[in-house]
Amino acid sequence: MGVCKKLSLVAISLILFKVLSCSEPLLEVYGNLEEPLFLVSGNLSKQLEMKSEMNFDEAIIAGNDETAVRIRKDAFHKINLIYDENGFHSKADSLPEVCNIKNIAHICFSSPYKEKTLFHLQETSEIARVSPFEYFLADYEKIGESRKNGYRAVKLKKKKQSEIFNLVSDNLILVLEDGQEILVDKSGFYQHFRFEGSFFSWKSLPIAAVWENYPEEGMKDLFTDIRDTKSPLLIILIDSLGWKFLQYLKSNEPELFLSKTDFAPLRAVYPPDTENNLLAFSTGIKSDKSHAELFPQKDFPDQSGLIITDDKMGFSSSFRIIRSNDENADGHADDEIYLTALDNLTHHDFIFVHLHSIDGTGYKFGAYSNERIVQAKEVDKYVESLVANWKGEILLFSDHGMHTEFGKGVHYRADEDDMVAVYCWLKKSDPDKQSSGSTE
Ligand SMILES: [Ca+2]
Ligand SMILES: [Zn+2]
Repeated sequence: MGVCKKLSLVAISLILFKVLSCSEPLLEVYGNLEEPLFLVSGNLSKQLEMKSEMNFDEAIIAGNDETAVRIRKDAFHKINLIYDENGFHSKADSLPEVCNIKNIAHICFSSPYKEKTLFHLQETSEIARVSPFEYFLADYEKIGESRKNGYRAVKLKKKKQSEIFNLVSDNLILVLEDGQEILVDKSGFYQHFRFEGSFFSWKSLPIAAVWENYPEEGMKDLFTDIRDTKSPLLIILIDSLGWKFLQYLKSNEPELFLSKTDFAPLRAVYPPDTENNLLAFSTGIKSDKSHAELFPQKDFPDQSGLIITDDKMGFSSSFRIIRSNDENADGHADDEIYLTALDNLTHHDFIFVHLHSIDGTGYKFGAYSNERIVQAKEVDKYVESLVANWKGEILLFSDHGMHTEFGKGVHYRADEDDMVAVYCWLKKSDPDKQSSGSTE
């Protein structure tokens, strides 16, 4: 029995040894990747084809000796990766000599489609967006270019030290991928900022944006403001009315009520969509969406509140919810929501009205389309009328903005279009405040 056990132990360790020693060496890939990617020895192009969703247009193959080569997609199939005791090498006989890199440190790919971009925002503008590929490339300078058999290769050499983010202010907000905002100073940022190959991190937390001179008010600050408001309050959420679109609206339609209203920029919560921002606005926290409750009773114990929205809004609330549908089938429910709101203005001390159609029209026609301007003119009438008929305080705000991709409006990333929302307080009880709210 003892001998048997010993033998089987030897057998197991032999198998283990074999498995471990045969496990293929892997080369970790950098770049615009959704998920970690590893290469093994063999033809580069064939390996990428097997990862069907990979659509790279360029690559940098960087050696440990600080040289690198930048090649285009058409050359991928001429490159073979070879592994030996010194590591990975590239062998490419039909390409320019510089494509043969000894001891590869990294291969970094660029993709025209998949962006894990880090956005650099200042105030309400985006001053840079950096993809992992661009960040990787920024460490190198071009020292030559060569051709062979119609293939082009750019020879690169590593620079001393490059600083891609030139921060101008001492304090900034880091917008994390998980939606948190972290306030850091400049040195604290540089100390803990890392390039992770396919994304950027601060203290190992993935970051979506670096925001300098950020708008003072964030979505969660608005929550505190509305919770502490004791007078009757009308809130109108104009879905998707971003700061940039508002400026565009002002220049196209300066006479609109929205154009004349003195909005301030507002930091949306990342990712900039309605769910996240509605929760941050109405609860002050990033709630667990499955158990989320808008305007929870513990924060709003005294209000008899009313929420007027469309039939798609999935959250519950201790406030009464009226859902209006597009009964006249004109493509949106904002006209019905407006009429419902108008009917109910006098019966409640807290009303939340959610107008959706600027968002919906943007999805179909693009963020800066003429159709969206036309829809904004329609929404403008509803907002102006509700404001005129309410006695008490009023908060107008948006949940996020929108940008255009392939002709359609979308909002999901930490750029200047999507992340900068708007808000404005109008105090009907205070004539001075009201007039300051409609200048410009
Ligand atoms: Ca309708
Ligand atoms: Zn939307």
